[in-house]
Amino acid sequence: MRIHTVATRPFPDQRPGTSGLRKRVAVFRQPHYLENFVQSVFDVVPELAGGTLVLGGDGRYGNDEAIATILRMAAANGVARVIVGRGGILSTPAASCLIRGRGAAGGFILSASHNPGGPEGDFGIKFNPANGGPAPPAVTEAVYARSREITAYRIAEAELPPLDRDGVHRLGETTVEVVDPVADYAALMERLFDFDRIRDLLRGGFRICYDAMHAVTGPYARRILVDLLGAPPGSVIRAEPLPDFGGLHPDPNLTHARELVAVMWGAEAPDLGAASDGDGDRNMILGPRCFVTPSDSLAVLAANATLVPGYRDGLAGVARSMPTSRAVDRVAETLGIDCYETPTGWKFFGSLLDAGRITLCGEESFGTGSDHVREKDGLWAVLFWLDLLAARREPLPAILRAHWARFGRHYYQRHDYEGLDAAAAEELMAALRARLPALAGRHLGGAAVTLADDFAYTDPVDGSRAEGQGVRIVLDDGARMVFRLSGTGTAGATLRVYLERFEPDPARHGLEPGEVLAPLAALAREVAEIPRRTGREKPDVVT
Ligand code: G16
Repeated sequence: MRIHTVATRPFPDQRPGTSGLRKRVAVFRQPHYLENFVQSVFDVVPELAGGTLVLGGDGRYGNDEAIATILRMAAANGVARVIVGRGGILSTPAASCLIRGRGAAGGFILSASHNPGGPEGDFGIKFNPANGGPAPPAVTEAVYARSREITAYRIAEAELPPLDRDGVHRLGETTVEVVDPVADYAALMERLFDFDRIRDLLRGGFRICYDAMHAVTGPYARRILVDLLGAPPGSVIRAEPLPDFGGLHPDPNLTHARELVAVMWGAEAPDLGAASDGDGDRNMILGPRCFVTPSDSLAVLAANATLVPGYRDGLAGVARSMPTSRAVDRVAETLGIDCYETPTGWKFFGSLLDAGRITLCGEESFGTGSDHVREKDGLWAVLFWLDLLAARREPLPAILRAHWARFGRHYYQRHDYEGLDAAAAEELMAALRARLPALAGRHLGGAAVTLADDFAYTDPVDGSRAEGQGVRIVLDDGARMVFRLSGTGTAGATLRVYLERFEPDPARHGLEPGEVLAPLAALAREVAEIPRRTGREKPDVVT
């Protein structure tokens, strides 16, 4: 096997965002683009040489080519063993599970998550170190710094082993092990949940509709829900992974999972509806004519955790990202456990999970997870709901209503203004930040401002600090507005406005979130001068 050292020049734009490096396919297609980033990781993570690397992706356009490149680079950089998902496929949580379970030094996951795929779509790569979670800011910054000074990368010239069947092969000095992408993950799920109880539930006529959105979870859902748990095959829709996700946006929300929404609002709606995203780490949970916000989902799972075998002994603590509603905070208070508020990005949960301070965590962006892996986990959340439905034997909407009656309801929406001019969006945020000191103590829309700040976070475990993580304005009538720019977009800027209003009165728990939050949405537009600064009167997407 010959190893080539290829001269290259740095690209200026390889700073990872909220979750890895995400760009248009055309950007990744530039000669040396992927190679530079991968070499930068090898250069700053010396444990990979002589160690084990996990490799896989969500199967989107460009996946196969990137897998081939990384295999050759791994061999050239002295990686001892590469564990690659059959067909180059691994969901994000399954990759995290393999990294941890096989004692790997890290893994590359090829995905742009919920962003569209295909030649005109997006591609992405993220590196997860040995704990199986997204690289923390210290690592991503080191990779970025390295990418700014890189002059060469190493790549092997060798024929690759077949990746379409399980097996163990040699690539020079490197062992390449092709594994079933589902097996280890399914075994972990079987340890966490009561599969017998779920089988019983399904045998009794309980129906589920799981929308894999033509993305990576199709094979996982089929194996677990259909083969292992006995759901009828038609329970998994859009199960075939496609490189362009069938031209759809593989984002599990009410806007993009339209087919599922139609089923769940139809006459013969199943008892549980669920969807996952491109790489399988997001989830959406629906009941018949009922949408569970991700924030509520986290709160309900936390409140019911001891019903499920994997969490029978209770929770060490919980965490949510700052823009996520404060529903879980109330559960934590009742349970007498700690509740942490972190910046947006799963990476911020890692140290809390590693230190054993939290067991469950989640985000408003359809992400829920636990200490079983170090990524959010879509199918895990669906199984958790299934298991608690099997334990309680009550319809999902009744469980949700009972939860609100006990803890109060947090009406919640996120409004996204997409494709904004990046400079205008930055100016909007800067102007808002500048006004914060003057807002404290003032009245907005008839309520007093109790907090107006730019969220900053000090990690209680390692002391690392993250600043400028979003503007939050809290009012004394239970309302909160949060403003931040997305860190995952690939075109222009996306302004996210998060709206929340707490309602303790059960007589007012059956209202439409859109109606309840309309005055707050108008106030948010006014406070941030959204129409004047962006030319937009209303958001593009509401979730
Ligand atoms: C990623 C991150 C999440 C984050 C979400 C949205 O999810 O892993 O932690 O909440 O993006 O981030 P932003 O608001 O910056 O766009 P995923 O599923 O896209 O990897």
